[in-house]
Amino acid sequence: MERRHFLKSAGLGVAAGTTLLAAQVQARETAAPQKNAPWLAARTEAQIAKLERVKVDLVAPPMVHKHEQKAGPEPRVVEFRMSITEKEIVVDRDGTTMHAMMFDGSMPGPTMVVHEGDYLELTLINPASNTMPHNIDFHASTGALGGAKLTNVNPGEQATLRFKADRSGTFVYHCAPEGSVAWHVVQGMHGTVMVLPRDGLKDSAGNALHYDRVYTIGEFDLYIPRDEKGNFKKYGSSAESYGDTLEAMRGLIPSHVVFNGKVGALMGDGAMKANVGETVMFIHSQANRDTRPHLIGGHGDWVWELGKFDDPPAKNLETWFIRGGSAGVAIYTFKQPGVYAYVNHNLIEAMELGAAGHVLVEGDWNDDLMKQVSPPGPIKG
Ligand SMILES: [Cu+2]
Repeated sequence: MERRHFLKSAGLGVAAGTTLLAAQVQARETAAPQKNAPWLAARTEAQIAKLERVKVDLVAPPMVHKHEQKAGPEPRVVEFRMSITEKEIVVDRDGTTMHAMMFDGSMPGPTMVVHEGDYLELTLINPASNTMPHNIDFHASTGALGGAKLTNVNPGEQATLRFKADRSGTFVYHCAPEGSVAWHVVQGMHGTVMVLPRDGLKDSAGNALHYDRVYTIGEFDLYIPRDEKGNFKKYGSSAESYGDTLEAMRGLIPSHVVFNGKVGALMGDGAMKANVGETVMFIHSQANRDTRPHLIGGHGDWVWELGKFDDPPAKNLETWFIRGGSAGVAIYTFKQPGVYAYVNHNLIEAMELGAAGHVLVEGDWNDDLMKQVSPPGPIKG
């Protein structure tokens, strides 16, 4: 029963004022949570055509393309181009291979940053040298399976999709071709869109937050099939690997859990870097499976676990939870130098399956925060 009718039949809605109040209550209960901001106003095609257009060159993760943290009130049309790559890659230190599918040649695909109210316009290219149709489902968008229905591109085709970023936050995007969505996702096809509030990020008290660096981490659970002896199998093509991979996927136990496409991708030359005193944003996405990022020796000063900037961020977290099919954000100001491990704190997945990376932080050690009062030595007395 509708609330208004319920109130009336309960004898509470007799006065016109009370009925109006009930209607307002109902309106509040059913309205979408977006703001009534001028940049979110509905626009005609002619009005959209008059907006400023910006072309952005994407960069491979963990880096994120240059962007402003705040934007003026006038929305823009932000143009991106991504080409899909089908390619055999090595996924661990033993040389195990997989026929990956990737947005713009990286796992995860590049992170796209816009501001709330902007129009994101992506041209998706499927080169003729590829063998499969692909598309893109943007969790940040509204309609047509997140755009997947409007971006189905066969090899040799391209399509352009525009959507309005009508709410802020971090959102996963992924390939979603009919009949093989899960396979394309676990073979490498996911990434993140970050829609920043136009007036920038805020802490839970409403104070402005700024970051000096941003890294994007895409976590993937991989399902590489094994032979009778337990060794990983190698295949001549994606199509050849499909049947066995599907069988491995149905067992739900990943052979690898990796950040950015490969065990150790974010270590050594690939390690993330920062200086003491710098505030670093970590965007963490997982399109298929839950995960729990943790920075060993540090914290999440401000964490949007759900990745949605209209929510106040949690503070001082030790570990945060990213549900499969979403992207979350943590920012942390480094206070000590050293090598920090950034891990999935299911430590089996981190240490045995690969979900670990490093942040190398330079600067001066602070004895006040931590001091080795006496080094390990023989037990005394
Ligand atoms: Cu695909």
